[in-house]
This record gives sequence, structure tokens and C-alpha cells, in this order.
Amino acid sequence: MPISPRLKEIFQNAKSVCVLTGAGISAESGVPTFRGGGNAAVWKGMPFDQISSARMVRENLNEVWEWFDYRRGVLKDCEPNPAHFALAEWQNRFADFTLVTQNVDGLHHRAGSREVLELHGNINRSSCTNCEKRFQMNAEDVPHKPEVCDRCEARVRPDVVLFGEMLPMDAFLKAEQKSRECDLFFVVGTSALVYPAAGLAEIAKFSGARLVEINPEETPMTGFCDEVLRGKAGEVLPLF
Ligand code: BJW
Repeated sequence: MPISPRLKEIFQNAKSVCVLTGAGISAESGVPTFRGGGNAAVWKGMPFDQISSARMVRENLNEVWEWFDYRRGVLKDCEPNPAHFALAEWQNRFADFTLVTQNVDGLHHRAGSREVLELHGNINRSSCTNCEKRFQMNAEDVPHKPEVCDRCEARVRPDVVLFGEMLPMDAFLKAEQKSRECDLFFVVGTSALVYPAAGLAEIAKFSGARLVEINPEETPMTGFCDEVLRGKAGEVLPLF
């Protein structure tokens, strides 16, 4: 998948670059995606959008923890891949660079990205269901610790954003502002189905940015993009 000379030139001259990543960027690290390839993640016969939901936290937090402990167990053996490393290098290439991720796996940080706007939280943190105190978990804490908050003794939950829940407002507002201001926006490894994250690409495009998609499959965003690079993130991103 060669990058056209024209896109290379646009990339080299860009002042402000914004990248939105999704589960596909971690696929080559061995982290399963939610959708794509004709499959959707299922846990104990339940579609993930049922278990990863605000309702499930209210009705069956034990099951939610089992699902996230399982996924933290999978993640323990996963390492950042060339796509994560390429983006960590981009932060030094541009006067203004913003990395926004929907992923909860922390692999961008582990690859060396200094500032990552995590729109859907982080799987290695938990938060109190009552006072919202946050706790960092170690990858080895499977099953999770602590069980209850040391400040108010309410139960803790995974600190991730589930369907029907609000995104962290500070991260989202900053991502929205940077999407509006950038001149080049990359949509990498996301099915672009989940809002409001997917809407950032639309904001960028309507504000005049050039939109580039990197994904081996077509998505609802494809027709909207100025450039489509059909390939794996770990193979395409290092080519820039
Ligand atoms: C590769 C590759 C390789 C493979 N290289 N690529 C507006 C319109 C319609 C609906 C809504 C709307 N606004 C809000 C909604 C509702 C809802 C929503 O969007 N629903 C749609 C699905 C219909 N959104 C919400 O509920 C959000 N909250 C919200 O809006 O709050 C306001 C509100 C509150 C109360 C009531 C009403 C409104 C919250 C969304 C939170 C999403 N959370 C999850 C789970 C996180 C925890 C967990 O990890 O379990 O986040 S869902 C899941 O999807 C996860 C992901 O971050 C997210 C996006 O998935 P992603 O990253 O795109 O992955 P995949 O698997 O879908 O795609 C992978 C892609 O990679 C594929 O395209 C492959 O081809 C590609 N790929 N290998 C490059 N090597």
C-alpha cells in the first residue's frame, strides 16, 4: 500500500494533525476488536454492547467485572505494535499534534505517546460508583483490586465509558476543539459507528481538514474521506 506523493507532501507540510484511533490499531498486538471481519464480540452468549452498558453496571456489576477482568488478562500479554510506535513518533514531527483514542488498552502510552485523549476510559483503572474516586490497577490484579472504595466503601467499577454513559467532558471537549482546528485528520482502525467519537471526523471535515482513513475494510466514513488507505495500521502508518 504505497502512499501517494501528493499525500506525502500534504503530510509533510501539515501544521496541525489529529488522529482518531479505534480497536483496529491494536488488532496486530493481539487485542480482539469489537466488530469488523464479519464478527462481533460476544461474552458468555451476550453481545458486547449488552454487557458493556450502563444498564449492566446497575443490574449485574459482577458480570461486568468478569468481562473486564477477562480482557485485562488478555491484554497482559499484548505489546504495542508498529502503528502505536509510528504515532508516538508523529508527536515530535508536528507543531500541533493530537492523538485521540477510543481504546481502553493503554497501548499508545506504552508506545511512548505522551498525551493521549482517552475518550472511553482505561481498562487498568477503576472508579467508585458513589464518590467517583479513581484507582489504578496493576495488570497482575486479575481479578481486580480493590473491591470497594477506601473512602466511602461503595463498590468500584471499571473506569471505562459504556453505552449510555457520558464521555469524560475535558477529553472530549479538547478532542472536539482540535478536530475543528486541524488541517489533516486520520481515522485509523475504527468502524466509525460509535458516537460521539466518530463525529470528530465529521467535525474535522466540515471545518476544512483533509480526512484520511486507514482500515482494511470499508466503513460508513469511507465515502466521506479524501484519501482511503486500505491496509493494516501497523503496515501503513510506518510508511509516512
Ligand atoms: C483494522 C485492523 C488493522 C481491523 N488495522 N484497522 C448518535 C447517533 C447514534 C447513536 C448515538 C449517537 N450518540 C450517542 C449514541 C449512542 C451510543 C452509540 O454510538 N451507539 C451506536 C453504536 C449506535 N453512544 C454512547 O452511548 C456513548 N455515550 C453517549 O453518547 O453519551 C451521551 C448519552 C448518554 C446517555 C443517553 C444518551 C446519550 C458512549 C459510547 C461508549 C462506547 N464504549 C465502548 C465500550 C468501552 C468499554 C469496553 O472496552 O468494553 O467502546 S463500545 C466499543 O465501540 C468500544 C470502542 O471504543 C467503540 C468503537 O469501536 P471501534 O474502536 O471502532 O472498534 P470496532 O471493533 O468497531 O472496529 C474495528 C475496526 O478496525 C474495523 O473497522 C476493522 O476493519 C478495523 N481493523 N484490523 C486497521 N490491523
